[in-house]
Amino acid sequence: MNNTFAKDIIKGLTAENKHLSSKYFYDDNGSRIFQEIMQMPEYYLTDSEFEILSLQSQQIVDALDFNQPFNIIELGAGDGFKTFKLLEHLVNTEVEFNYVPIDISQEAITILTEKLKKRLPKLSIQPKVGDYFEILKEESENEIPSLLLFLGSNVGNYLEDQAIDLLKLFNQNMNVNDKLLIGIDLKKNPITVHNAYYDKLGVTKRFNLNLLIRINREFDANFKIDDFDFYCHYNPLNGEVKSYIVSLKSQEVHIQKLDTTIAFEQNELIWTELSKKYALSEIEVLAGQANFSIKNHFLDCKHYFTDSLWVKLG
Ligand code: AVI
Repeated sequence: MNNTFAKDIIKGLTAENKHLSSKYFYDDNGSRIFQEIMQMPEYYLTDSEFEILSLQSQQIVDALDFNQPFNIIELGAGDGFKTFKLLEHLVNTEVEFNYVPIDISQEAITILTEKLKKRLPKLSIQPKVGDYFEILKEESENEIPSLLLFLGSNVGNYLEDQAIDLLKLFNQNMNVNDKLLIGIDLKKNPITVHNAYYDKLGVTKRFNLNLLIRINREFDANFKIDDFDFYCHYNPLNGEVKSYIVSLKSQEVHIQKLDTTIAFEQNELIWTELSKKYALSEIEVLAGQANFSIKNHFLDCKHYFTDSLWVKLG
């Protein structure tokens, strides 16, 4: 049994305001549903970042200002779809670098490595499976300059304080003048943001409810999926999309392996995810709090998304 997950389920579902972390969305099925989300026309984040990395790779390389071979370390590489464009450009222009994708999923890393070896045979690649920080620490012990990639607006899934702590940890495991390219979804017309999460076909709803299916499977629970729904809300003032699972009736759910019964009132919520959007001015503050300065913001043509290049300060 996954112990941290077990503890988080008990803590989250017995709290006054029920909650479960979105980090548990990503079992094999959840990862597949996330791939579907990234292909939805409403989910503009993927297309925007793909556009930036397709059209502005050379500008990004120029801004790195590394006058020697360097490492590109990608945190949470996943299927590497967006990063491919940047890697392809570097290989084609004969820039000397080594690509170090890191992911906690062995399966994701194996698939990514095989795909890249086929499509970019000249790429030097050193995949790593495991904890970001242990691997980052090892990498920072050598003298080679590094570009860290933290793409996809993953930072938006952290509460602001947690995001600052995470960025500080990145910072502590980098050398002065190393760079971080961080993908962040920007505040924009609230209807555009709302539609990206409230999609008409209900893919995001399936993504959320899959968490209950996962708990049924892993902990012998008896959530009846049809008795739950999905709700999300965007607050354009603070940039927070908050997603919830809604209990459609008063009901009890038994989680056998945790020896626990959870009571739900009708319309009671389980908060599952935060997807925070930032203004460029807020990104400046975030970077400063984690001891980075911002070198460039690379924006897509609609100004929906930024890949921002941060430099570790001395
Ligand atoms: C991974 N993360 C940045 C996505 C997001 O936009 O918060 C996950 C997601 N949740 C619903 N749709 C996509």
